Parts: sequence; structure tokens; C-alpha cells
Amino acid sequence: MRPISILGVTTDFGANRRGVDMGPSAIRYGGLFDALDDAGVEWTDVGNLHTPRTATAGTREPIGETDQPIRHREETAEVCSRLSARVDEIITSGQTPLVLGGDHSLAMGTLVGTHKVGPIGALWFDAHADFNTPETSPSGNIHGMPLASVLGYGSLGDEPWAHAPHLDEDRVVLVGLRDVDESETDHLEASGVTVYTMTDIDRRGVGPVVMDAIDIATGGGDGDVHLSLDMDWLDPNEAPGVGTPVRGGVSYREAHTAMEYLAEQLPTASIRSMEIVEVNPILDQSNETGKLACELAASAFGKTVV
Ligand SMILES: [Mn+2]
Repeated sequence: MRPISILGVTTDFGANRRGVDMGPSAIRYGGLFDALDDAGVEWTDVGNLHTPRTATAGTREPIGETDQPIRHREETAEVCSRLSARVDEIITSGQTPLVLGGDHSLAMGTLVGTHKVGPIGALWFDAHADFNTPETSPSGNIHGMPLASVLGYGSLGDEPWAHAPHLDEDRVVLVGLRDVDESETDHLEASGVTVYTMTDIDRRGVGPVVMDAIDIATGGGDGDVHLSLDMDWLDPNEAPGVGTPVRGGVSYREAHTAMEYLAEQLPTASIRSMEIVEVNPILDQSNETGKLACELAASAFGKTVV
């Protein structure tokens, strides 16, 4: 395992609820450093990315339908451009970036920044598909668009800060979906992306689903992968501090089992990058979601019970 470089991204420009910009603090205070020590990995904290000023609560709370195709496009472009440059530096220096969000729009910056080392697959743990485009999105919130954009779909897919051409569509796997828009379903079916819904996890068990997902994302071998962990993948009983909670997510144990399989089955050093996103301390209960994010990171990086 390469040393881990922790980078916070205090952005909420892609989300419909304010507060997710405080996610990096919540995760650090939730015990991230101890958790990584427990996993036995080397780490450094390089602080937070400089982001455009976040407006104070109340001055912008874009909820619901909009006539704008996309909200906060300029700010998101700035965040993602800066983030991709930092991720590139971290990877070039031989480390693995662990990006703390922030809303899921930042995934575009992380993925664009992984380009130098060649093709990559992705494991995307989420309640949602994040497969809207500015042309299909009912809300205009960019955190519902990152996966479609990095794969080159929609008008964001033409932007160099949003499109990651080295991401191999046939090696992208969504795990845990339970809230997908109709336009996303059509679009996903026409794509090479593999989808495992909560129904698949219910019927087959989380272990077999994650084993298959790893096989696809690594290209059946030892290909590098990006791990994207949206905390709304978990059931809201476990992770209440997220902007878009959806009932019926994975349980505490299922989430750990999935992360433990990653630690065990992913070939050493094949995790090129990871992000943990959508922790919103304002909506949380005593930082439960921030703490859980740390525990899951520890499991993903190899912490075992004995
Ligand atoms: Mn997401």
C-alpha cells in the first residue's frame, strides 16, 4: 500500500443542501487519523484545497426545481480544476490521495487528476446513480451528474475539468443504488456501466456482489481503481448526516463487509485514489456519519478485528 495523502475539499456547490462543505472537518474530528493508524497505513494530512468562498447559510439554499440547467458551474469548475492538479501531484509523488468531501461533484476533479498513470476503473458506492447531465437533471445540482460527466456524457462531458477519458466505462461499477431517475436508467442501460442495486445485495448478499464488482473494476486482473464512497450508500439509520438520504441502504455490517472485501481482494497498490463524500455535519447526529466514514476507511485500508 502506498502512503495515503489526506486532502479535504470544502465544497457544497454541487449539492442542494448547505453544510456538506464542513464534511472534511467532521471526518477528521471523527477519528480519521487513529482509524488509519489502526489500519497500519502510513498517512499525511495535506490540509484542505483552497475553494471559492462558500456563501453563509440562508444566502443560497437552492432546493427543488429550477429553470437553470446547472447550478454553480463556475465554482465547481474552479474546485475540480484545482483538485485534479493536487491529485495529480499526490499520485506523481507516489502516494494515494484520500479526498474528503464535500459534495460528490468533486469526484470529477479526483478522477481527472488520476490520468497520468493510464486507464482506470471505478467502484462507486451510492444510493443514486449520479448519472444525470445538465440536459436531464430536474434540479440542476451538479452532485447528481459526476459519473455521467467523467464518462463524457452531456454538456459537462465536453469540459476538460469534468471529463476523464482514461476512465474505462466497461470497468465502472455502481453498487447499492435505490433511487434512480428514469432518464438515468435509460442512459445507464445504453452505457457500459455495471449496476448493482440494493435488490442485488438483498438477494445475493453484499460479499458476492462486491467480489463481482471488484473483478469488473480491475478488468479481471490487477488494473487500478478509483473508490468513490458516497455516505448516502448507507441506510439513513446508520448515516443520517447526508444531504439526500434514501431508506433501504446497506447496514453497518454490510458496509464493513464490503470494505473488508476491498482490502482483501484488491491487489496491493491498485487503489489509485479514493474519496469519501456527502458527509453533512449540520444534518448529522453527534457526528455519527463522520465517525462511520473513518471506520469504513480503516476497513477499506486493511483494518481487521484480530
Ligand atoms: Mn453520489
